[in-house]
Amino acid sequence: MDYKQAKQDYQKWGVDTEAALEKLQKVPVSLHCWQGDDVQGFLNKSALSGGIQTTGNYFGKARNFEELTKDLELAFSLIPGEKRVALHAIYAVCDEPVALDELTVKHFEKWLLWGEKNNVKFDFNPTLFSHPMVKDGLTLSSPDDEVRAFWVRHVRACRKIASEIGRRQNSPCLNNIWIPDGFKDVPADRLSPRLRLKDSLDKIFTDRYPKEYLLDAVESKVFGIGVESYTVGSSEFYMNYAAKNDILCLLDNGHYHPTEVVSDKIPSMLAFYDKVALHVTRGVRWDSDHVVLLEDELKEIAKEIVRNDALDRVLIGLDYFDASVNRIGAWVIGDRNMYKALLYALLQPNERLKKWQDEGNFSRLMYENEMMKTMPFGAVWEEFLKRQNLPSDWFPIIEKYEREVLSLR
Ligand code: RNT
Ligand code: ZN
Repeated sequence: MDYKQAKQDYQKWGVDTEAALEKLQKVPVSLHCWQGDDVQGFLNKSALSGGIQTTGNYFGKARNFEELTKDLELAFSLIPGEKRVALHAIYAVCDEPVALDELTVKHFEKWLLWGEKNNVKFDFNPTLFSHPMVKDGLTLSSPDDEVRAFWVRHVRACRKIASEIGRRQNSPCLNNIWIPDGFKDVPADRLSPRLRLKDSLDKIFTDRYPKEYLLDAVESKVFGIGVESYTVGSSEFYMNYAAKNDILCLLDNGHYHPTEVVSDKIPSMLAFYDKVALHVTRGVRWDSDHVVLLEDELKEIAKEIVRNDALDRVLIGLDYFDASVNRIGAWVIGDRNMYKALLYALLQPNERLKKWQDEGNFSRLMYENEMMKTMPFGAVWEEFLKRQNLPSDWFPIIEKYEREVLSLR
């Protein structure tokens, strides 16, 4: 079907495809740099730890800044929308080894120059894992004063870096704190680690930065591998902390019990917070961080963002790491799927559907919701790609890069 016909079909339901395409091209999705090298980074020599895991050994992973940015450039040449990259502190580019608590923005200068050249903005994450100062699986909640102090210094350094990045790029940099702290088995004391985490965060947030430069977020989690019984930074903990301290909560859709959905949490957060941040991932049976596919829950997440007119209030970032497939392909597939889901949401007759709900006409609501599922969405997506100068059939480009570049690594 051609776009003209699709446009007419959608018009019959009162959906303006042109308005949808216009909105979509401006949406930023923060692409996580860590899919490019299995969360290795350039600073740490330690293996990935903290209850997160990559599995697979696909050839050609990026080994340094040059390779990672080259791979990102290829990914971005196939991805629509406004470009952002989420960095982790361990992706600092340094000539000499630098301790995590001594990082400054100059260690990210290469990234910033690359971003200016490629029209990419950045978000940031302190790295509190894969490091010898993680003691007994604990960082900011450790009973060891030195351990806590080290990680407080690290996160303070990261906030400073992120605010500097935000200032330079003229767009707030999201600094998201996730820590792996927790216990494999039943703890004797669930409160003290949380009080220590609270105290560490209070210390971290004594430094003040303008919100035009820096947005702070905390990311909760229910459990990790080897951290099954207790997680210090639980959902309740961070939601209360964020609300009381005027910072953001980041919702990672792999971080809840399997029957809980982030799509339903988004509107609850929007009722209380100006902004909410997301890590979009795909958990298969656990928080496995599979590549994001165009599944029902992804569409529901997108619907909650779009129909609540919150495209500028929900900061969308991706967070998955699959080492068993071509890593650049993984970036492009997941990122395109996020945009597809948003387009799908933009093509729903949202006002009309709300009206059926308010009128108690749930038969009509069900009927129209189902009708929407077989509308010519694909034709509108193809039109979007055309207008963004992006190929529809893009995998051969990855295969060529695989032959010419990745196979030589
Ligand atoms: C871990 C969290 C966290 C990490 C990244 C690498 O479960 O989702 O966001 O994936 O910081
Ligand atoms: Zn996450």
